[in-house]
Amino acid sequence: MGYKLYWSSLTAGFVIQAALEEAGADYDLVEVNFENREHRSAAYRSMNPMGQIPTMVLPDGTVLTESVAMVLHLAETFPEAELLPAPGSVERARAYRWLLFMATNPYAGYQRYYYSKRFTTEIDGAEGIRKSAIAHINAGFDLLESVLDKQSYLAGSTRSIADTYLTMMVTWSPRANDVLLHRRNLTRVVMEVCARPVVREIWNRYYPDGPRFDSTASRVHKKDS
Ligand SMILES: N[C@@H](CCC(=O)N[C@@H](CS)C(=O)NCC(=O)O)C(=O)O
Repeated sequence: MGYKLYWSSLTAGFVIQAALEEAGADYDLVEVNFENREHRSAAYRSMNPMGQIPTMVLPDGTVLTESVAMVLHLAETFPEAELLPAPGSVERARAYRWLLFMATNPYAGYQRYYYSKRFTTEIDGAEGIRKSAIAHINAGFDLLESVLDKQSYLAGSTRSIADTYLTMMVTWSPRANDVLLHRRNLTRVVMEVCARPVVREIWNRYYPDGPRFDSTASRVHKKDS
């Protein structure tokens, strides 16, 4: 028996499936019907108490929640796939840093943006939550942009699964194209990730409504350089 990934379009199932594919792992997909709120059902919550996607079941039946935990576990289990730089290296430490930064900042910001009512007890509080969430997410992108001014990838000189996680964070923005238009380093990394065969192969499953950004940002940044 291999891995089992509970996924839905527009969720972090994307980076986990990309990692499973890069690792050449044996896995099955189980689609969770988001519109029917299947992720909130008692059956799904018995695996993932937060009622969130993704969930990954390991070959021995152990259930993992938390996308970063899944990524780190796959990186350790399939070292030859080089999802992360070498264990103990400075580059790996940087990849850990930015993976956790993204999970606790932009990702948490998207929770506040897309589920704003959960984060306020005020009847008209949701709009303010959404505005501050977008500002927080964009501040996170600004920080990552400045990091990528000094190094090619989030880990340093080596591309890693952290760059795929970053790409996914950008795709969730209600203005993904603008995120890139304002940030040339993010554009460079995101476009490189999007060109990877593994990512191209799974893209339509997670983004059935088509691309989240066009090539405008790449063109603009090329013209400016
Ligand atoms: N910390 C979790 C967050 C998971 C999460 O927020 N998933 C979103 C989809 S990307 C979700 O299921 N949202 C539905 C909800 O919160 O009701 C992780 O990294 O896996």
